[in-house]
Amino acid sequence: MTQSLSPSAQKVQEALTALGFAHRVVEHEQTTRTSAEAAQAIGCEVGQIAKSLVFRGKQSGKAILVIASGANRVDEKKLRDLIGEKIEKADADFVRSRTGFVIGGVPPLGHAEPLETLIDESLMRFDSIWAAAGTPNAVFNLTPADLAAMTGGRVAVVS
Ligand code: 5CA
Repeated sequence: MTQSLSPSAQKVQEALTALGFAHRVVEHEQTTRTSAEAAQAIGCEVGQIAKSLVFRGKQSGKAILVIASGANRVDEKKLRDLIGEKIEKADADFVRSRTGFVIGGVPPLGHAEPLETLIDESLMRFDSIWAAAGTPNAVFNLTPADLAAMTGGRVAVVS
């Protein structure tokens, strides 16, 4: 049975398939725009939501993707030390142009351009986590090891 996904969710499904992953994107009736809403729709802990946050290097202007546990607040000072320059939170236009997705649906892979990626080490203790999949209703289930493999991200203490 084929399930039809909205175009942005389909883009994430195709990125997964192209990398050889069998993960399936799921679209919910309820919103999954924030970590709390995603956890509610899925029925998991908010800590199991892998939120994809985009920052901008203040000097370089480069985009940095931080995949954090939905339960954590990212510490910008720690990010600065990890990245090697001051960073700031990206605005909505920057997020859309660099990732190809809108805030609330930014996935960990399938972006418009490759992004330097950090993964919150506190995601690693879960057997199962969920990430956004292109729209504020779409998610997919994965393991922390899958997340590291599909993004090439560096696991670090970010909060
Ligand atoms: N779909 C959910 C669960 S995976 C999701 O994408 N959550 S999220 O946390 O990764 O995405 C929402 C995040 O976007 C917020 O945590 C916040 O950091 C960021 N955000 C929200 N509004 C803005 C804004 N106006 N400008 C920049 N970033 C924003």
